[in-house]
Amino acid sequence: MTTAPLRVAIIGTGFMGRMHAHAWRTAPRFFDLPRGVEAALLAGSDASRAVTAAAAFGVPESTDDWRSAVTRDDIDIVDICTPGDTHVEIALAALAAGKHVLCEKPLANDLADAERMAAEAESAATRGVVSMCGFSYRRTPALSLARRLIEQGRVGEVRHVRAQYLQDWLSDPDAPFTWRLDRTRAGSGALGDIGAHSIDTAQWLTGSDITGVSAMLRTFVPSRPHLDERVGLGGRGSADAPRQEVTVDDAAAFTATFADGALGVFEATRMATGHRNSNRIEINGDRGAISFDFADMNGLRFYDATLPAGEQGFRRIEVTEPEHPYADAWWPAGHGLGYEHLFSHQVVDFVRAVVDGGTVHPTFAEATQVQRVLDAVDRSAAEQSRYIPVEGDP
Ligand code: SOE
Repeated sequence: MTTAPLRVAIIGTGFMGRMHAHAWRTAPRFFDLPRGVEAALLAGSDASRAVTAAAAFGVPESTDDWRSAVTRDDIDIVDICTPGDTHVEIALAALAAGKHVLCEKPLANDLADAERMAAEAESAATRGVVSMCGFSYRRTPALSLARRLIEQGRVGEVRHVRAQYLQDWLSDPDAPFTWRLDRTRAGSGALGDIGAHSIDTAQWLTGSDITGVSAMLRTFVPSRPHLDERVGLGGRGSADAPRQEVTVDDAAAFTATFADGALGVFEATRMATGHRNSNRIEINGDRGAISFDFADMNGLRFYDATLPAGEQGFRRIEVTEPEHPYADAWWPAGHGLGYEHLFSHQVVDFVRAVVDGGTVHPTFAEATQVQRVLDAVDRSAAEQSRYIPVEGDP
């Protein structure tokens, strides 16, 4: 049995490339992994940017040729951190080369691509190849605890799912154009970028798929200043810069039905002034409720309807105790975690599945169910909110 560290090729030099490089480095230092792992290679579309990024991220080698990166014999894992339009090609090439694949969310830019990826991943799994989609919020300790409570029946039969993902980095009409505003590159706007997280979290927490939606999409700012350099989130372009057309939604709102009979209300926007990154979800059942906001990510609010009326009320659980999911590897109780920890948890679960030969969630098939919902939302909005059933697995 080989004990050499697993070697990872990260594809993408942006925000997520940096975040994943940090996670591959950090996870083995805090968690007891069955085998070592290292980010060995960073691929970007521009050679000089890849060199600079590799140095900044602490990755020893870089390339501007992702195709050679994903077929190299000395690479075990391909980690896709690029815009959505490239996911399908990179993932299929990596799976064909027998590499384990971790792919950022949303899985693809459209349903047909996601289905191809899921089919290839399923066939690769029969040869021991592991694939997973990076819906990172699943690995927030508080949300993992929420899932545990729901699985234990502590909220009972779920009736309501209320999910809002609120950001405000596009609220300024002169915030510059980025690839996230280009439908060809990103697939959709707030819907696929952040609404996809809410859809994944809701289906995973309840254990129940969304069966239909009625939706509205809105683009409030139809064009934005063009900048020659690459930009991250927010900032301000010059008012006299040429403007580039926004081809995605700024905001999405939809209602949903779930297979288990629950009703859902969803909102995703990058224009919710005052909310930098509020990823919220509340679930109400006949025995209790959970309520979470990423702005308070180390806490979970839990309501137990089985207590005597005089003792009822939402209470905040501080999710930093050693018995809480992922928590014991980090700091003493009460010394909280941040956004980057979710990505380390993702690495831990992924590496364990690679070494132990298991399945790690969300699989490409589960991420394709999210894509079906995104697709149905898009079609419902195009038909003035007509209720569209979510097509099942063909
Ligand atoms: C930008 O909206 C973004 O970086 C998303 O792409 C991430 O998935 C989310 O976790 C934070 O916001």
